[in-house]
This record gives sequence, C-alpha cells and structure tokens, in this order.
Amino acid sequence: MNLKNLFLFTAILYFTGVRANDIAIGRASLVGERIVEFIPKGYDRNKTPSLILRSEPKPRGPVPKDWALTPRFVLTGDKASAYLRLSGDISLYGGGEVTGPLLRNGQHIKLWNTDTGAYGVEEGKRLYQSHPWVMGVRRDGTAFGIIFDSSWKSELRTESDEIKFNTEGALFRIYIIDRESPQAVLKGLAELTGTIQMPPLWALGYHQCRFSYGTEKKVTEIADTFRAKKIPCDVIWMDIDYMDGYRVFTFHPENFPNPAKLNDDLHQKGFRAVYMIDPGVKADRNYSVYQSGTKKDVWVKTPSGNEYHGKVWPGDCAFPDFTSPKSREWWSGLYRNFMATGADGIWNDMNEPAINDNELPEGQRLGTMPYNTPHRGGGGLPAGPHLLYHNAYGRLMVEASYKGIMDANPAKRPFLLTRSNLLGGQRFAATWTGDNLASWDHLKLSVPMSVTLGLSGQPFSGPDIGGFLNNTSGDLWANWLGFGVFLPFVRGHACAGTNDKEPWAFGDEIEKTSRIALERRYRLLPYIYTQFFHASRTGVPVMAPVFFSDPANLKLRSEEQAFLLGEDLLVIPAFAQKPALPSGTWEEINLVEGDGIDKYQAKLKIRGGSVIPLGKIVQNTGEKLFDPLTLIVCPDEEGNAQGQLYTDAGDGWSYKKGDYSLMTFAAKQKNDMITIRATKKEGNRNPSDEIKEIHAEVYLKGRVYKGSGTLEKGIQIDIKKQ
Ligand code: MIG
Repeated sequence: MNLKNLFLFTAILYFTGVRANDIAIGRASLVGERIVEFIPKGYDRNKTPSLILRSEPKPRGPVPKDWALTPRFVLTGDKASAYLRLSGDISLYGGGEVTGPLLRNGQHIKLWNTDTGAYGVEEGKRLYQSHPWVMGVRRDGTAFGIIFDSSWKSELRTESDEIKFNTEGALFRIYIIDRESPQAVLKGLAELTGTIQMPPLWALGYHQCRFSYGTEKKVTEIADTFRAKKIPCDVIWMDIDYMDGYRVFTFHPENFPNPAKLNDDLHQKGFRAVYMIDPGVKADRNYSVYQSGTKKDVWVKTPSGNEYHGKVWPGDCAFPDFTSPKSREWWSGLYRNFMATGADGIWNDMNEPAINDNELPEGQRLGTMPYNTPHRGGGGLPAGPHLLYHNAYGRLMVEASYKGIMDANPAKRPFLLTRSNLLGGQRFAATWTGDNLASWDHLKLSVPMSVTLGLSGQPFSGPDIGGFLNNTSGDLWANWLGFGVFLPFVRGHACAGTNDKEPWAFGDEIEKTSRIALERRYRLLPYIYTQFFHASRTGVPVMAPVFFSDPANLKLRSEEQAFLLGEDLLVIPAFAQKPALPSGTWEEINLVEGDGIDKYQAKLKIRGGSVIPLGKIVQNTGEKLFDPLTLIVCPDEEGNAQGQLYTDAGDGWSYKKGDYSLMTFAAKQKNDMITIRATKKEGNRNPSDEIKEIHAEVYLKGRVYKGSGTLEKGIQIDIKKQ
C-alpha cells in the first residue's frame, strides 16, 4: 500500500469508526514435532469452526525456546486478520489452486471459491478452491509453513517481508510448522490435515473425457477405438448429458437406457466408468431425489426460511445443506443404487457452488448463494452464514460423496474427483484445475498449478490436457500430452462445441506421438504407484518442484517448466526453454521405442544414485504390469544406487492389513561389475508371485548396460563385456 492509499484507508477507518485492534495471543502450544498452535484471545470455535484439520490437535507442551515465527492477530471491526513478518530472503509457495507463478513472493489471491472458466494466467484471480496455506523456504533450505485455519471469505497476500491473511469473519487459529526441509514441512501439513487415501491403480492410468459423450453407442465407440488403435487407456468419463434432464442420480432414457450393461461392457474391455454428479437438485416435484430430499428436510433455506433455489443446468435447483450431518447422510445414501449400476468413480462438479444468476443486474451477481444464506450446521459445526461456509461447501460435499461411494462398495477404494475444495480436502477427493483454455499459456501454467497444489497438501491433480475451452491443434495437444502423462492425474477433456480431442483426432503423426506418450506413462506406473503410496502415507507430493532435489540451491527456486516426479525422475517438457536444472548426475533415459527422437515427448532424466522400477507396456491396468520388471539404474559417484517398488492388490483395503510389498533395490558398482539386488522388504505380500523375471538397464555416463536375473538372485552385469 502506498502512502496515499494508507492515508485514505486510515481516514476511512477513522470516519467510519472502525479501528484495527491488535489481539493478544491467548494460548500458544506445541501440538506436534516443531508445530505450534496459536489461538488468539477471544477465539470462538462457534464462529470459526475448523473444516481444515483432520482432528483436534492436542497440546503437548510449551513453545520451543528457539521458536522464531509468531503471528500477529488483528480485529478490524469484527473482521479478523493475521500477519506473519518474515526476515531474510525467503521463497514463498503454496496457496493451493492458483494462477500465476510457482514462486509466490509478491502475489495475492482471493479465497472465495468461484467458477472461473477461462481464468487467464495472471495472478489474483479467484479459482475453484481455497487453500489458506503458505510455505516459506529459507536460503539454507530449511522451511516453514503456516495454516490459517479459517474458511471465511478472505484474501491472502504473500509479500516478501510479510504474509497477510485478511478475512471477513471471526478470529481463527493458526498453525506454524518449522522444520529442516520443505519435504518435512509438507509432512507436518499432512499430520494436521491428513493425506490422500491410496487410489485404485486404475485411477493412475489415462482418462478420456469430453463434455459429453452423449450416447452409450458413442461411449462404446470411443472405448473400442482405444483398443483397436492400441492406445493405452483405463477410464471413460460420462459428463452431464448422460442424465435425464440434468437430474443427478438419473440416466437419460434414450441415450443411456442401460447403464449397467454399458458399465459391464466397459469392464469387459478393461475400462472403468466415471460419472458426474453435481450438487444442484432439480426442484421438480415428480423427481424422486427432490422428493426424498424435501421429505428429509435437507435443503439450504433463505434467511426467511423458504427453500433456497438457484439456477444450474437443470433450471431451478435446491441445494443440500452439506453442513448438516443429516443432509450429508442423505446425500451419501443416494450413491448406493447409483454405484450398483457398476459405476467405478464419481466426478463432483459445480460445487463452489456455482449458480447462474445472470438474470440479476450486473452489480448484484454473485455466481453463488447470497452471503447471508444461513447454513444450519450440526454435529460439532455451528450454524453460520454462507460467508463462512461457502469455501467449505465443496469440501463438505465430497466428504459425503466419499462416504456414500465407500458405503456402496466397501471393498473398493473410492475414486472421486472434485472441482471445488478446501485445504485438507485431499482426504476425500482428487482434483483437476477446472476450465482452462486450449492455449500455450495454459499449457505452461498447468505445471506450476499442479506443483502448487502438491505443495498445498493435494498431490493428486492435473489439468484438462489439451485445454478444455476452444479448439485444440494437433501441435498443442501433442506438446501437452508429451509431459501431461507425467502429471499425477492424466485426463484429456474437451468442452461442448469444440473439436474432437482424443489421441487419434489430430491425424496419424500425432496419434503415434500420443501412443508413445501414453506407453511411457504405463511403463512408469510401478514407479508412480510407489510415489502415490508415499504420498498417502506421509503427505509428500507426487509431483514436486525441481528445487526439492536441492532445497538450498537458490537457482532452482523459481523453476516451473521442468518438474520432478517423485525424487528420482526429472521431467523436462518439450516446451521448456533454458530450464534451471539441478547439478550432479542426471542421465537421460528412454522408456519406449522412438521416444528419444519424438519432438513432442518430454525429456526424462534419472537422478544419479537411484533405481526406478518400470513395468511392461500394457493397454490398461487390468493387465499384468510385470514380468518382466525392469529396473532403470543410475549409480552415483561412489557407484551406489537405491530405489523402491511398492505393490499391492491394486484396489481394496487388504494392504492396510499387510498385504503389500515395499521392496528396496540396491545397486553397487565395483570396478567393472555392477550388482543389483532386492535388499529390504516391508509387508507380507510375496513379490515373487507376480515378478518372475527382472531386467536392468544401467545408465552410466551416457551409455546403457543391460542384464537380467530374478528377484532371488539379483542381477550381475560385467560392463567390460558390453
Ligand atoms: O457449466 O459438465 O468444469 O469440466 O465439462 C459447465 C460440463 C459445467 C464445468 C466443468 C467441466 C464440465 C462442464 N462443467
């Protein structure tokens, strides 16, 4: 704020009688390993409940003596803010779903979940989710993170000397984590807010979507084309047109007359089916979902007590009040019959909630419910206005959806994708970055967007590959898919009215390129699945910024073209110009025939000192991934390398009872001999049951040495003989 503005601001406060008052910290205590909770005096959980934390933190003792980071709380009238002064040179990250750069110094975002199609790449835009979270990395690579535990409408400013969080609501709590590395800080974030659930293996394959594949016949044709063309794919998505007049939990009588048969056919062909479910329920007296919701009294009401209605796809809709346990339970129950058709996954969209109020004069449009719309709460949540609960609406919806899917198919891992969410909501759903554009700007932006979500507790994300709005050219598609296959969530999508965007839609050359890209994804699945296992256990991201390889290297702090997948694989998209890359040994690797000479494929580099497990090229994850298992090995300066492979049943919960195997592979080079063996194993599953043969490819100073063996015997390679 410049001087003139400061003066104006002060004058306004003075004349309106609103004063900014510092609020003392009422209690500060240690609640985890180098995690401190700050509670301001006068904090009232009935005004600002926590919808972010996984459980209520327990004080474990006083603040450590060397603790350096203390926030300042301020009340301006009845609006609470908090500030954290920063000293020294600090790189800031986080804020969840954001446009703009990866490095967040000097940025500001509005936290008010908004349906912002074609959001543009400049900073400051409201997007679909709220993550009141900032991570700071100091020059020496040590790091801290701050959670502002509030879902009230707010703004987050990340200035280089101060982090500012201004809300339009009551006082809130703050959690600060101060640890030895950014990775350790993200583990702390997960200790407070939880991790993702382990996804089913199929969810890590390729997903094909469009708005909309409009008939069962079209869906079948898309599925058959993948198989006929031998382009790997696991999932076909049903966007809103499968419904009967956009009524959620129904099927269109002519276009989708037999969903159970469709799902069954898809399963026979090795596909899974994901269906969209929106929160708005058509206010139609002849519609069973509306009838039962009305009978159970689940709807959001206006301040005068009438049923609140807003326009969405089906016209006038009622909205479940997801703050109420009764409404959530009712919503969960709707999935039982729906999942019984054989649906495999669910897509929750429009849950900001997005409401079409275009009939209002421009200045009065909110695109959502009025701020004072009451929510009733219950079960530990207080009653409160939409201004408090808006940013948590999607998060509460996916909590109910997750439970419903789980209750319907208790033996399976739910797969749920959501557009709106709140910090901590990774516990319930994966996400994508909404309605992007088929443009180079958006292609490039998709890297820092997904990396930033990973730095904000949500490791399972990706963009609409190819771009959702507008037509996509073959060149743009191929460039996007060329690195998009290394994002955590890989889905091609297209808006109604745009050109076809399936991998074969752009001619033979791009079809071939797309096949290569997807084959690379599928070969890497054992490695990627292992990264998801770690993310679900500890909260480390699947996709990480390059600086994670060397947090004290300042040159890497703003790199946002290249990225890491896990710790051992560096992905350099074809568009990247002069990316800042880590020093040390990183050898370029090839995964499938022809990938090294295809201009659209991202370059992949393996970290010296690591072992990366690969499977075979398969058309879907229902096929056997292994036999052989291939180990890509790159020894460090001392001739050592290590890596891990996690396997389990691919779905279900038996892994929680020990039915998994986490193997460590170690390679050692001594003179001309390289020995590779499985050294350590965690879990009760016997990997030899699925892995009979292992191959190794050792990347050493630009050359590749090959060998094979078994898990029991390991592999010996004499490099003189090759
Ligand atoms: O008003 O369901 O972001 O992915 O295809 C648009 C139709 C509603 C918005 C989602 C988009 C989806 C579309 N939906």
